[in-house]
Amino acid sequence: MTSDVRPPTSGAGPGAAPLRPRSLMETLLVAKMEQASLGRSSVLVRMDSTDSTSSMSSTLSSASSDVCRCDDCLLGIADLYTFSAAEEATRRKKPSGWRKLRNIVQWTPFFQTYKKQRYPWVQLAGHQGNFKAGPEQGTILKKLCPKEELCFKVLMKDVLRPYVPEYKGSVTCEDGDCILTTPQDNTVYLQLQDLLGDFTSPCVMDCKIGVRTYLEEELAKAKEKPKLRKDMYEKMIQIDPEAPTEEEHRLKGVTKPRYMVWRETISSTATLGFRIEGIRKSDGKSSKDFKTTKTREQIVQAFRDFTEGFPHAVPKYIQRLKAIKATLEVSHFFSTHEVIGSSLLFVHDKYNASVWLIDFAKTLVLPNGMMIDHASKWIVGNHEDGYLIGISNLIAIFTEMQAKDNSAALLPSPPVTTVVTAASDMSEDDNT
Ligand code: I3P
Repeated sequence: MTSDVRPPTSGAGPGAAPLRPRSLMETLLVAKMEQASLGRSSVLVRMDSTDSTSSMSSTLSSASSDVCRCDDCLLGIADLYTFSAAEEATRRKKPSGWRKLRNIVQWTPFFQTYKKQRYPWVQLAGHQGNFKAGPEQGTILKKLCPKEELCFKVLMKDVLRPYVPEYKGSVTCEDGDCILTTPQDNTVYLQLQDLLGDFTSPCVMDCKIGVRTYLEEELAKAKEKPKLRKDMYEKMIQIDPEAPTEEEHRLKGVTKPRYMVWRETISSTATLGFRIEGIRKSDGKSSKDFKTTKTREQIVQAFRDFTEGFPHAVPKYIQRLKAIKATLEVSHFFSTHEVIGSSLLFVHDKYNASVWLIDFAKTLVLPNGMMIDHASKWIVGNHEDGYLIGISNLIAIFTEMQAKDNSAALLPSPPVTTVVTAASDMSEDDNT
């Protein structure tokens, strides 16, 4: 990585190459060599990493020694961890060529696919492979999208700043710090605050906000030059073989806006102004199986599953959502941007719970000084996105859940014989 800004250490004598910041990998290697020359083996602590799909991040162990956070160390395929004396002895006997071979194998398409599937950040939403561990503790790297970078730059000066991940600039990285590096892999990333950094075994939920998930410009492009997407047709028939029209079946393709509108209507996006994209529980199990989670009851059920065993989470979420809503209402950034495909990331653990706004790749400044209220009905050309409809419904649903929990806690325990009747009364209430 070339993002590390620590000054180079000694060794640059006269005639040496010009000084440049030492990369993380170089720093680790130098440390390893220095320790080896002192007769000690290098201690690199492997860290557990989680991810959110959407976006945010790795859970850090409170490591005091050097920590390598590259994908491969996180995956456990780099040999830079602490070894027992016996392991160390066996390891040293390995033929020198084995590492080369391993690198070749790891860079085959098969292994890359395998690696993607096992990627410990288990993205809950968004495009696969966009994230990696950051060079500094408490940060993650997200592939740079210029529109998103622009948003972060403005957001860092807006009242919304406390509710978005801290933006720490962009960095250039060589992929595969711990293994083969090819110069073509140089990619620019946004360095962002790791939102999960302060949590222990967190539960994470990504909710995409707004009644619309495609940009007006995507719609205009599709109208001008319709492009059929076979992949979207396939995704559509996987859920509902009856969904495509006869024509779409014949062409085996659908346009992107057509697919996106369909996705909005089979989920809660069109009706509630948000949908669940993915949930990861504290045991590390994650699910993205929410494409048809549509009704209020289904949402409540999913939120109950998500917060089960963490009674402090719901009130904290309500408080934070209310603060977010109040801040959105006075934010200059918010009134001047069409916010599409952006998510709220819900994170809680045993002690804490919080929510952040994330993903701004499809958040665009409105044309000609236009302003929107984010709650009016969308008609083509007015750029309304329904963001506040989503937030208001989230607050209402969590508040209802809390009210039910509170009244259930206040109810005297019914005698055993009346439990069934009481329970059925309750469920009737639930359905109203
Ligand atoms: C994807 C989802 C993404 C969208 C992506 C869709 O559908 O709607 O938000 O990316 O479009 O395929 P699904 O969730 O059903 O898999 P953008 O928001 O970035 O447009 P894409 O395939 O063109 O990236």
